[in-house]
Amino acid sequence: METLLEFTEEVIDAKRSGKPIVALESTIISHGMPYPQNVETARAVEQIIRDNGAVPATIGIIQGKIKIGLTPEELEFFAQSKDVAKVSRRDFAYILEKKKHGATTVAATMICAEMAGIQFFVTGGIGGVHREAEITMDVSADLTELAQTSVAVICAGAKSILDIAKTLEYLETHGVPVIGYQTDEFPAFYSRSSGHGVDFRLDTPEQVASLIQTKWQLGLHGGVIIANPVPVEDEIEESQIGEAIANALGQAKSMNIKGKDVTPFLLNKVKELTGGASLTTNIALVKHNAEVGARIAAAFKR
Ligand code: PSU
Ligand code: MN
Repeated sequence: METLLEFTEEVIDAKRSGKPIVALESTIISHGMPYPQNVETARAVEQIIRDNGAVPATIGIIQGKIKIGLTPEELEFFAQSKDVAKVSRRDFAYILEKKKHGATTVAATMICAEMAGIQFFVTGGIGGVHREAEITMDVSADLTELAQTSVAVICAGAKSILDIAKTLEYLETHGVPVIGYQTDEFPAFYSRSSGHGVDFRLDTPEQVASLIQTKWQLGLHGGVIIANPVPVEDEIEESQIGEAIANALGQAKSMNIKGKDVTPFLLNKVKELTGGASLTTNIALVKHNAEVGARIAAAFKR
């Protein structure tokens, strides 16, 4: 495995000196946000992680090599290139074998982070069980990865393009603890509330770090979700975004969008239908997650 991974100097140095490291995904850059906001956000998020006592490692695949940490030029490449595949667990072998470029989803980033010995990963929102999954069987591979790969994921919950109730049921079945960071309610990405509770509420980075340590010491492998609600001032309430989401879902259905294209399609439609407001909120919540995630990773090191 080691020969497949290429680390940046910054990450090698962090590993040598025992600094906390936080992984970041590249699908959010290449398929989750438009240019140039995608690369601006990616850069800003890396800096927030540094400012909060950790070292960022944005993960992606270039010419079949798994990059643990990206240079500024590589970040720009993921932000602009149309020749980057969205890579989840099932796509890995093909993309590596063919020496193609790949942006890693939550699932794929968790796989790479675990290989690289990184235990914390900050993103915006996780994939989940889609609405009408009882018909389409559309369940994100992010959930099965959380069930088996020992990386803690700091996110703003799951979007209401998904079926949040079913997503939480799935996580319960697979033994993934869902922690509310300073909240009793599972956040719905754009909104702070979803009408669903979390399993456990914790209020400090130290408390979260201790719970994660205990889980893994027990030999209970697998991920943990730390759900961190979008800041109040950046929130879009469900009543305001619900119509855009319903509209986007309707268009996806009538255009027969399937498989891995569903999530990027919906994100882009919601952005268009909200006149860009959803993108502003998306950027704000990722930045907030970076701050909280870096502080948790630092507490875990201590
Ligand atoms: N949610 C977002 N932005 C994103 C994604 C989800 O707000 O960019 C991406 C993540 O990479 C996530 C993936 O892992 O979409 C889930 O895709 P799917 O539903 O196809 O598993
Ligand atoms: Mn899917």
